[in-house]
This record gives sequence, C-alpha cells and structure tokens, in this order.
Amino acid sequence: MFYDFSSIEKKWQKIWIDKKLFETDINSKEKPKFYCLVMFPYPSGHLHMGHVRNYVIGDVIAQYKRMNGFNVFHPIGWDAFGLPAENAAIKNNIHPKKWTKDNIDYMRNQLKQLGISYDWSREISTCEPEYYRWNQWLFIKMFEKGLAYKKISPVNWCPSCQTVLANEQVENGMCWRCGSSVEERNLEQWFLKITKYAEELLDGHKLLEDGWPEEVLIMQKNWIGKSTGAEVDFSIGSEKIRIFTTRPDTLFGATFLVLSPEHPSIEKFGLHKKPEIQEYIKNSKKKTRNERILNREKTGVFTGLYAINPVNNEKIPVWIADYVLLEYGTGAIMCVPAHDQRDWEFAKKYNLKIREVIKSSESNIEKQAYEGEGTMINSGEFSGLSSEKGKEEIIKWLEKKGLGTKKINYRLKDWLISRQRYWGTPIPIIYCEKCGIIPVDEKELPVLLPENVKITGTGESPLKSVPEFIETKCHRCGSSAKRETDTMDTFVDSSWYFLRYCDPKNDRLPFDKKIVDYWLPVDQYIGGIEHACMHLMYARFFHKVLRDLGLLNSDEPFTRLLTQGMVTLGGVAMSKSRGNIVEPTEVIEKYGADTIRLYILFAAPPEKQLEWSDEAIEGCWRFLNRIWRLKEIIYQENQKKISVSKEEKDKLLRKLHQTIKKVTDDIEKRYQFNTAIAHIMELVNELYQYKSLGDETSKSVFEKIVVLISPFAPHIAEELSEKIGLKEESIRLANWPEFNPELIEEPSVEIVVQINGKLRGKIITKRDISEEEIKTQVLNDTKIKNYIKGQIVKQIYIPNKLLNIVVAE
Ligand code: ANZ
Ligand code: ZN
Repeated sequence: MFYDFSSIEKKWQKIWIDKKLFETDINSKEKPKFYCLVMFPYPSGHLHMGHVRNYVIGDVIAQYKRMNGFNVFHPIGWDAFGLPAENAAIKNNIHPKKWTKDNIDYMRNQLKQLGISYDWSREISTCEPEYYRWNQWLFIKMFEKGLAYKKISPVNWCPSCQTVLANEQVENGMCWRCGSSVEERNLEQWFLKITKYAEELLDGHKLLEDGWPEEVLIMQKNWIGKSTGAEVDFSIGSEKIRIFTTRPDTLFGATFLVLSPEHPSIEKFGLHKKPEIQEYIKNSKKKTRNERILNREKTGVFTGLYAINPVNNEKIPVWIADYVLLEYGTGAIMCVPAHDQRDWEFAKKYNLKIREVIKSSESNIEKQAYEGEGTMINSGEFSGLSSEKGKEEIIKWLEKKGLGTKKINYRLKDWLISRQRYWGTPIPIIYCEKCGIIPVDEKELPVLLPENVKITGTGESPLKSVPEFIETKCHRCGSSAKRETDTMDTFVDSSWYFLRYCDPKNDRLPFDKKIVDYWLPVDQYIGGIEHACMHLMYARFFHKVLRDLGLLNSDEPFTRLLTQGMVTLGGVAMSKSRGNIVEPTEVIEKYGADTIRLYILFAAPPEKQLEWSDEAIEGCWRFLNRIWRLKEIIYQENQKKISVSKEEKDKLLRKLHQTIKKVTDDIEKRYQFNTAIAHIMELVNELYQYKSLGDETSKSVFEKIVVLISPFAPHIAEELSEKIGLKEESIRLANWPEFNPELIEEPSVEIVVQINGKLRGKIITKRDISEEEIKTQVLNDTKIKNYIKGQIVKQIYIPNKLLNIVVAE
C-alpha cells in the first residue's frame, strides 16, 4: 500500500494558495526580515532539472527561516525577453509574445506542482511594459550621468545569433548562448560604463567574503583584472609613444618597443605606406582576438624607427606585432625579453638584444625569461634594490622627471548593451535632425515594443522595418526624429528585478526607496555558477549605480550566495543536445513532488554535482511511505499496549533530541540538507525499533518527525499533521522544533574494572562508548594503572558493565 501523493499534493497546493499562506506582509516589521531569492527562470518551455534543484533548495531555506521566526520574502518572476523567443518565432511562425506567455503559463504551473512557497502576488515578467519602462527610465538616468554612451568600436558578433555580444558573453572566443565562433565587427553601439565601478566592484568583495563562494569572487576578480604599474613615454624624434607596463623595475632591460597593428602612431609616421607593414596589418586583421592572444608563434615587422629609452637614453628598435592589443593599456609596450616570455620568444626569433636586469637564483635567461621577483642589476643608480622596491623608486623618478606616471589598468571593459534583435527593451533614444542624440521624454515612457514586426533573423534590427515605430517628433524642438532601433541586452532586465519584486506595481518609480532599503540586501541568493561574471557582476554594478542615483542605500545586493551544483546523468550535465534529460514532470507524475524534492536534497550537498539515479529516487519514495506507515501503526485504534522501561523511552527521546540538534546544525552551518535528511532517516529507523508504538512517547517523536521533514516534503507533512491533529492550521506555519540539551547527553554508566579477575576500580563514563575508549580511560587512571605491571595479553569487555584486563605475570 502506497500513500496517495497525487490527491494529497493537489489538495494542499490549493489550500496554500487559497489561504495566501506565502504572501509576505512587506510592511510588517514585527519579525526580522529574510529575503530569499532564486535566479528567475527564462521561460524556455518547461522546467529542467537544474531549475528544480535551484528552486527546491530556495524553498527549503525559505521554509526553514519561516519556521524560525523570520518574515520571509520569497518571490518569483520571469526573465522573459530574449533570443529563443525570436528563434521560435522564425521557426514555428508564432509571435514571441505568445510563445513566451504560453511558456510562462506552463512553467508557472510546474512550479506550483512542486509546492514551492512563492509569494505569487508579486510575480513579475520582464517583457511587460510595466517592467521594461523602468529599464528605459534607468537607461535615461544613466545617460544623463554619462554612464550610458554610444561609440564605434570593434565588437563581438555572433554570426549565428545575428547580434553583438558583451565581452562577458564570449567564452573562449565562442558565443555563450550557441557556442558559435565569435567574429569581430566595427559598429556604433551603446555601452554602460561599468569600468567606472571597477575598483568598487573589487573592493566590495570585502563585504562578500563571508557569504559568497570563494570561487565566484576569484572569477570576478580575474575578470576585473586589475594591474598596477606605470605609463612611460618613449620618444621618437619629437613624438612620444606612451607604453603601459606592470614592471617599471625592468625599464633598463627594455631593448625594443612594440606597437599594436592598429596603433594610431603607425599612420602618424606614415608607416602604413610601407608594403611589408601594410601586408602585416592586413594579415593580422584576419585573426581573432583570441588567436592573437594565444598565438604561439610570434610574428612582427620592423618599422625602421628607433625610440629613446628614458632611463638610459638608449636607442631601441620599434616593431609592430599583433600580440599587442590596441584596447589594453596604451596599445604599445616596451619589451623586456629577459623578463617576459612573449618578448623573449620574439627577441629570439628576430635576433634582438636580451639584457638581464633582475637577478634571482632561479633565473636562467638562456633558456627562458625569468618573470619573478629578484634584485635589480644593470640598472644604474637603481641596481641593488629589490624588484618590489625598484617599482616604487622608478615610478617616483619618472614622475619627478615628467617621463611617466603610476597607472592602474583593468581588464574589465564597458558593458555593450545594444542588440540587433526584436524581443527586448527598446533603447529610449531619438535622433533628432536638429538636437542630435537625445533621450526620450520621461513622460512618454514606455517606448512600446511594436507587435507587428517581421522577424527575419538577418542581423538587421527588426525594428528598422517598422516606420510607425521609427518616425517620431523631437519633444524638444518638434523637428522630425528617428528612434533608436536596437534593443537592450536582456541582462539589463535581470540586473535589478529583485528590487522590483519589493514594489512590483509602482507606477511612479521603479520601486519605493523605503521598502527596498528595508528588504535589501537579499539575505540569500541561490543560482548557477555560470552567472559568476555576467549577471552577478552586472547586478552588483547596477546596485551601485542605483545607490549613486539616490534610489537606494545599500552597497551590495546579495549578502549570501549559494551556487548549486549541476545535475548530471551518466557523468555529464543533462542537456537536450546530449539527449540525457530527465523530465521533472514525469518524475512528479510517477512519485510526487515530495519525493523529487527529497531526492534532490538528499542526493548531494547543494553546491556539489548531483548524479541522477533512478534507484536512489526509489529509495526516497520508499522512505516517505515508511513515514506514512508509521502513522498508520502509531495512530491505529485499539492498539495493544506493550509496556517498555523508562530507559527505553529515554533512549528514544534522546535520539529525537540528538536528531533535532544535528538537523538544525546541518542546515544552519552550510545548508547540508543531505546529511540533515539522513539523520531524520535514522530517527525513523529507531522509531520503528521502539517496542511500544502507539504510546505517548512514540506519538511525541512522530509529531516531531512530521515537523522536521516538512521543509523537505511539505505535502505529506501537511497531510500527516492534519491526520494526527497537530495544532497549527498549516505545518508551514509551525515552529522549528528545539532540542533540549539535557536530553541529548548519553547517561553515564559505572564500569567495573578487573585486573586478572580482581576488582581494582570503577570508571564512570558515557554510555555506549567503545572498548578502545574505555581502555584508554583505564590506562590513564592513576590508581588502576598501578595494578598493570606486565604485558596486557587479553581483555574482555561487557559493554556498559565490565572490563577485565589479563596481564602477564
Ligand atoms: C614590460 C614588462 C616587463 C612587462 C616584464 C611584463 C613583464 P597585465 O598583468 O595583464 O596587466 N602589455 C601591456 N599592454 C599590452 C597590450 N596592449 N597587449 C599585450 N600586452 C600588453 O599585463 C601587463 C603587461 O603586459 C605589461 O607589462 C606589458 O608587458 C604587457 F618583465 O611591460 B610588461
Ligand atoms: Zn530636436
């Protein structure tokens, strides 16, 4: 006989919603607040197992906090703009809006089937004008502050998605969405000035060290890529070439200079007219950025020019080479082949001078560059200094002479947000014949996304083909004007959605400051690690901008972050292309939501990979049935009474309180739900062993089991709670059980110690300790020790009663 999960789950899901059980009183300050946030889903069609894992973990945390007296806010919404809707439109001839809304309806239903405790009254969807008008409003505020700007620059172009990508969206030269090889194009595009916040984004890590996975902070740190060094001017005649270096201490070792093929000085000196240089520049244009960075074989061309090294007035040759990129630093470098491996390879290939200027016992510059620290040599008045000290001293010297300055560079680039696609937020800009580029009047927002648009996927912004959209009048001067036809990167939508949840219906502002200042920062954020350098960086950036616009007060949006591990099958991530997907709905139909929830939490700690196993899910299903049967046994009428000793009862209660403690600790410390569930399983086993099922003790233990299991398997817990008459109207309003520290202690026992059969002493100790432990205690007992004169040959132990040690005499 199995319990009827299907009707039980439907019954309680309806009751929870009817009673508005999870709708948060956002203005109540009676209890401490807890904002539990999960990364909102993209409505792709249906939930995958990764979503289920994310949302089940979030739900348990929310429920656990609710039971511990917090006013919990646990909202959900839809990251509803994006490319797949457009691709579906092209493929299936369905409007992106319809496709998206249908998917949302289906997936909302799936979330409800999982019994997740969301506050559905605050649901948002980013493709609604009520939401995206605030994207536009914020864009205008940023434009006014100079934080949104337009420029021509080489950008990453995905030939398959037919749109540009931000740097964060290119992984190893490939599109993050479709994996195609990314090309470079020169386009005029909109950018957000995230670089202005580079230092603060790094510095903010101090606030996150305790609550975020170290791995994510390291990824962000590397992405921001701060380097400290100097800019130094080398002169060529009356012209100056400025270079960036992180090693000013090696300045005396600079034996040549390299310009990137795009460097403006090339034209200035007329070098582009030389055929071999022309040829070289043409060839390097064919390479991707990635090829240029990784290229093993260094290539270059001599310019015929010489520059003067400012520290020693040495004349050094100037080369052009494509391992130097224009966008980084100044696009020109001084080359120190003795101490930079790329320069070393270049010098070897073209037979250029190599001069050692940093000495260390590890260096061997015949074989390769020495890139580490050491003592400065061949460096004039600076010789003898440590390289560390030398950096400072050389910078000071350069600054005094006006030849250079200290300089900090970041790898981080401004965030490119223009997309040549339809299904996104229109960028609220008009191009007026007279006034030029101006933002749309705030009063005219939202700039609605027109619905009647031909989506072709050709790479032209689809809005370009909608004259009613493009043609407009300038609100300043009345002249005719044209609208911007690009839409925003959808990562703009997700950069502040968690603020909108706090005040989703506000039609005067994106959100009310007072409400957001109470609820932010988010106490716990849960989502995938794939967002470490995209969403999580953008959201932090937005938060700081919003703060500087006076819209909120906190510095960081998320206090704690949990990145859940992947769900795998056969050792690899579940994915459509691999065909190793387990559909959540099928599992729910077979075993119920409680089983899939319990399984997902039990199979692995949240941050670790979870390998799907049909057998293990069977095990969880059987476990829930075991709990169900315990109720049938304990609460059956006309139960035959078997009396048990007080010791037996105490033993069961002790196990209960130990379990409460362990489960609480596991959840509190690191959300170790897997071990928490294992402890509850042990308690259930112990209860089954209890001889007097049906007595008050067994009932009191069972009641607690129902409460303990409720965050993990809420439906069965509700049903059992109703059946056994627990007092709360819903188990989800119950208090988390407390343990009694006195009941946890194992009672002590008196163990008689004999040496060769003679009583020599007694040891008072904890119950059920091992033979090894008791032996150690005996050997440490000063009195008994004296009786052990020879070699121990044997010992006999009767647990909790007697230890007889046989000694050779
Ligand atoms: C001289 C030198 C000597 C350098 C030495 C290194 C070691 P990070 O740490 O990434 O900031 N560099 C500067 N601009 C460049 C560009 N646009 N393209 C390619 N390389 C560039 O690296 C900074 C170092 O990378 C700089 O310090 C420069 O080489 C090179 F023993 O200058 B170094
Ligand atoms: Zn105008």
